[in-house]
Amino acid sequence: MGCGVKVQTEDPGKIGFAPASALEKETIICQRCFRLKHYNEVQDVDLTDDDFLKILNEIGKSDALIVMIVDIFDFNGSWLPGLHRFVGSNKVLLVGNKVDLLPKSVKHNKLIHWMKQEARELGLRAEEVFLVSAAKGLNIKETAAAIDNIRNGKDVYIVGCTNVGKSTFINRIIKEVTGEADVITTSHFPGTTLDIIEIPLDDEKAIIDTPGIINHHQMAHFVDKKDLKVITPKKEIKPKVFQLNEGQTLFFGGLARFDYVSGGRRSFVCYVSNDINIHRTKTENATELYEKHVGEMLTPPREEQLGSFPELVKQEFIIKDAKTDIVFSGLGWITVNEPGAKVVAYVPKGVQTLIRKSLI
Ligand SMILES: Nc1nc2c(ncn2[C@@H]2O[C@H](COP(=O)(O)OP(=O)(O)OP(=O)(O)O)[C@@H](O)[C@H]2O)c(=O)[nH]1
Ligand SMILES: [Mg+2]
Repeated sequence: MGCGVKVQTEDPGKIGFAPASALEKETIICQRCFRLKHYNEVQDVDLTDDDFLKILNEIGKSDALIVMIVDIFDFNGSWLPGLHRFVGSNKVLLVGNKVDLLPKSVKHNKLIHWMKQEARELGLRAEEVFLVSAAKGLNIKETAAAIDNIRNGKDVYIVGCTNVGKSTFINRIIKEVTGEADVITTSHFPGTTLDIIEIPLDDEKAIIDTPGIINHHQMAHFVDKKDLKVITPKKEIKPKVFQLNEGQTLFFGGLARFDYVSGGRRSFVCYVSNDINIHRTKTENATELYEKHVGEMLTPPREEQLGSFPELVKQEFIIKDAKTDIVFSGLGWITVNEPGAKVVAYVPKGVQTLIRKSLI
């Protein structure tokens, strides 16, 4: 099982390699899965976006139920833009995973309603929408039951972009049914699963894990592997409230910058990983401060990354509606409660910023 690649003992330079001695073990996994599992280390592979897209394109030709998973902490960034191309005429369920990261006060019904609205705007007609935590096992039984109901005797494909928790979700379902844990390799590195993995169901059909599609505009692709842990929240995010005057700026490490331009003194609620350092300064000093301190006080990025780290590019937003989020794709968002503010959001060139109706 592991990453979906067939184990081979011939070529250490190719995926699926395991030393011959590993074949005597009870569960056989490749070297890459072994290292992911035991050392939290990832070996790079030379598969391209096209290789993964090819795998997904097969789905459109099959008669199956599609379950699309998104990371609720990075809803827009983890959306699969071309989903309709893979779906064909198949039904789709939408699952928002990692709900454990949101403050406990968040009402699940409201959030599901919000997801339905956003999904519709993004062009997806989902049969049903669920909110789960694959890691914590929340709502898994209910969702699995609904999947089994709606699939109507067909195969089930679990799709989504990298790192949304597809494999963790399937592992949870396997655990509920058979008691066996961690059948599929999972990790916090994007691109863990390399090929489809079929988990047989009891009617000769299967639930099928797929490799994640890489969304290149996600912040995860701009930070050093060692800093993925800093930007990815691991537990419930504690919102941080800042009272800002016009002309004040917030830095999120050195990855994002937020200028408050006009709209009178007001509060901004930041939802980012608890491990990200937020630094407040005057806007007039911000550019100089960044140039001086990026890579040390303002980190990530790391100092050794600076040669290749993209410049921050800005986008101005005028907040017209009450309860609006300014989203830094993959890093988090800032909620503005009252309309009438003018702000500027900066992210590394290539990362997305957007505004949306507030999620919380
Ligand atoms: N907080 C939280 N983290 C989760 C949850 N589910 C998965 N994760 C974490 O998200 C990361 C990615 O999980 P995977 O299951 O490997 O994701 P995937 O979608 O299979 O990723 P690829 O195989 O790369 O496409 C891991 O670090 C998981 O521990 C969840 O419900 N809550
Ligand atoms: Mg996976």
